[in-house]
Amino acid sequence: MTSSASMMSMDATDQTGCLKMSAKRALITGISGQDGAYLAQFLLNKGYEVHGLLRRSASADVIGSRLRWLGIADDVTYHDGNLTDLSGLLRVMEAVKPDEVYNLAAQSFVKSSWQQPLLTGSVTGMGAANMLEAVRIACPDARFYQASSSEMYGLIQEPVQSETTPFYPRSPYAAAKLYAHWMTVNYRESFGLHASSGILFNHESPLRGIEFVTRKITDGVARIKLGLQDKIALGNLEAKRDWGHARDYVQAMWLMLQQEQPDDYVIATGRTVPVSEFCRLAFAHAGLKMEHHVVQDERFMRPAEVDVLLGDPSKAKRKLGWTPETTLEMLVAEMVDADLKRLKRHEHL
Ligand code: NDP
Ligand code: GDR
Repeated sequence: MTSSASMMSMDATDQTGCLKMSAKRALITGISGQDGAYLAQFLLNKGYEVHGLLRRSASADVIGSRLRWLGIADDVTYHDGNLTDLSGLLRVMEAVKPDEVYNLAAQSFVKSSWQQPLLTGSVTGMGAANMLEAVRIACPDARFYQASSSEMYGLIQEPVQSETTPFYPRSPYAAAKLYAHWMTVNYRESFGLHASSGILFNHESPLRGIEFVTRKITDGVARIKLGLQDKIALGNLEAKRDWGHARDYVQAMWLMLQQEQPDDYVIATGRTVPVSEFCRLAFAHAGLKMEHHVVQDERFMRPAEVDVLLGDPSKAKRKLGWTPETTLEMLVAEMVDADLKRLKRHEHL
């Protein structure tokens, strides 16, 4: 997709006065999350020097099990920092001097955003503004990626959502992401930053957090298969989502930053199915029937729902040459198999 030279950056001159080529440096916020782990793996494979921002945790497992699961925990350089603390972010930018910055950190669970609206605004919204400021002040030549979200479309006015579809956020999370999205556009237009925004539709993997519906289902199916539980309690089974694989989607993030001009792109599969269909596929993969095991529970319903999301990735295909490689059926099978394996080995994520 690119020559090895493009993975190198010009650094200081050496003793003979020649320009030294060194590995490109990437800084990833949210390195301990699902996308951070896959993106780190992808960039390491491309020869990047990968740096990750980690917020301090009192738990012993500060580096995170996802990076360990991928076998790359020791290949990343970690920096203490929090998206809400601009001075710390500035220090990290100055220390790393990244060529590319991927802002993936967020309070990313939509349901929690009604319980913690201000924290969500502060991290998911203002946190992105802090990152943009840190880049503008400390490394204005760095290329910047903002993790925008299909949740910004919310109460949809168009059956298929593209880069030109109007936004209508339906949760504190979506409102915060919309602020971050427009700040990214504004910093691009006001200060000439190479800042791009990926409007990513739901993407999942064996590394997905257990609170999200897909992983809750595949973990539940694996437990039922192994006789560890009998039921899965879910909320709205009718909601439709356009689900892809995180491994495919992090490639699109990188491709955006390789373009001469920064821009915004929808990243999606172009297929949407209800939660019930994801469920059916997962149970069927394990040789089970969902009707025997799924119960509905009010606790998992939301104050406002996004009923259907369906993305049009044609701009990404045309301009980035990006297409998803993993079908929904492949995704479901990989997730169920990974959860079965994990439970048999008594591993936790
Ligand atoms: P995760 O929830 O798996 O990861 C979120 C990351 O953000 C974690 O590393 C978390 O650290 C970190 N984080 C949270 N708060 C702070 C903070 N105050 N300072 C620094 N780091 C913080 O999310 P995903 O990997 O799934 O998603 C990545 C990004 O993409 C998010 O911004 C999400 O909103 C967005 N997005 C995700 C989509 C998806 O379907 N996955 C779709 C569209 C957008 P810790 O481990 O300490 O909690
Ligand atoms: P979402 O993902 O809100 O789309 O945000 P989630 O998996 O939480 O919900 C998807 C849909 O499933 C319905 N649902 C349930 N959801 C959860 N979590 N638990 C349940 O028991 C349950 N039952 C039904 C929900 O109501 C919803 O309609 C994800 C996050 O990764 C965001 O950060 C990202 O921006 C968007 O995807 C795109």
